[in-house]
Amino acid sequence: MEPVLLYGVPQGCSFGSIVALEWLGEPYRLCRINMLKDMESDLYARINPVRETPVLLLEDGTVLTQSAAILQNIATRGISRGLGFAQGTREFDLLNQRIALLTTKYFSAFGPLWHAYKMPGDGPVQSMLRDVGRQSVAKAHAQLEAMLAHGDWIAGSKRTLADAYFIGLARWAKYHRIEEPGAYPRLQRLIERLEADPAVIFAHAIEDERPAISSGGFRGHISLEELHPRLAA
Ligand SMILES: N[C@@H](CCC(=O)N[C@@H](CS)C(=O)NCC(=O)O)C(=O)O
Repeated sequence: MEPVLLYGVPQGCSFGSIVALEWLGEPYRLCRINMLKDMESDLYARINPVRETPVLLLEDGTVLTQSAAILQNIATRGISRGLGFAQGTREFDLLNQRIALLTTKYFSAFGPLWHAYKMPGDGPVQSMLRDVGRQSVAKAHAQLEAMLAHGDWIAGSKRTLADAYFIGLARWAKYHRIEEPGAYPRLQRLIERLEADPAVIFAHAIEDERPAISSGGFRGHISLEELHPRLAA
């Protein structure tokens, strides 16, 4: 059976892996995980004891976790399509470096905002967390803006899977209402280009449970329970 991506809602960082699978164009399925309830189950803990999304369940039932590993798995499948590069090449190192940067520094810049979001009430602690988050995201955006002086895409002159992951996180600024219009023009152009991409439009529709038109190899959803027999022993 084709690989299955377990993606998290609401607003999962798994968004980028959906986009990556669409760009790959090979058959895949999706399994929707409500991060507020489904991850508490014993079955989910069997799939990922860390209780996070995304998870890519491979053809042989092996579980692959961590966005960086999932994106590189998809990138390797897409080398002939220019989505990834052979290990040992400069392009591979650059893509690997950019994915590492995004999955660590950029991802964690939003951490304080998510902490504030999940906390009950709205007092001085939440306000302080939002301030810290706003500052750390602004710093990350300034660094990304400077990087984009060397090419239109996150890893230089070509679109790569780093861009797929980037757009899944960049939308969080809007979600947390910390956009700074006009502050990062290159970043803004990249976001607009990516938001117009059919794979990104598809991923939004999937998350929002609206009719979604795949331009890739989407073969439908599968439930967590249906996945059970597919897990490797
Ligand atoms: N380093 C991990 C981070 C995964 C992660 O934190 N995922 C979040 C969603 S973006 C999650 O599943 N959180 C669980 C929760 O909020 O309970 C990766 O890149 O895959």
